[in-house]
Amino acid sequence: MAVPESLVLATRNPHKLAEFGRLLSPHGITVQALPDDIELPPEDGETFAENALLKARAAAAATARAAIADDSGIEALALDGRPGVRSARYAGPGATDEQNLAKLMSEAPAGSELRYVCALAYVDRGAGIERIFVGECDGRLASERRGARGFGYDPAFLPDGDHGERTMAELTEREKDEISHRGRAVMELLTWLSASS
Ligand code: ITT
Repeated sequence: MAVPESLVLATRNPHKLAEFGRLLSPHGITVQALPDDIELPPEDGETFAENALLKARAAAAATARAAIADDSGIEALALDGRPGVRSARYAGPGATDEQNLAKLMSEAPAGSELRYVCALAYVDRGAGIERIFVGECDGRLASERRGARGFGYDPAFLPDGDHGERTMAELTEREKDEISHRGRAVMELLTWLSASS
């Protein structure tokens, strides 16, 4: 199987589109946005992997192209892993990033352990292939929001490692990509693609 020149990304989140573009274009893979008229299915799976597969299958079927999708979120140890797969709707259906983050900061103590998880689905119907790649990124909850980069829960996520007390939203794009759950899942995808070509 040849490494694809382009992949359709099944998302309506422009931040994910930008991150996947940054992560894949240096490897010769163009990321194509999902056409507006294609509807993504409801994310009613119980796991990140199930939801990612639902999205990637829908995009692959509708476009007749190889597609990827990520279902991602944040798990708080102090909340027994919540919000997890419900991260996008933690503060209710249609909640904004700001509302979801405010709820997390009101329920989990500052300094408590967090984990970002990304399940990345790859679906190529022509080749009969469906694969899931998982990336994780550990950190802690900041006591206050800082930074303007990234999205979602990034302003209050202090990644483990040598980043001082900077939140994910204060890291450069390159720094985030190197350690993020999404960056790690993409590395797994790239390793598999090159091993199977
Ligand atoms: P699509 O389903 O259209 O891809 P979405 O934003 O709804 O877009 P998810 O269902 O995967 O995506 O929900 C992901 C949730 O986790 C959402 O609340 C994000 O803000 C948050 N999240 C995921 N990755 C993140 C990251 O890198 N930084 C901050 N928050 C992130």
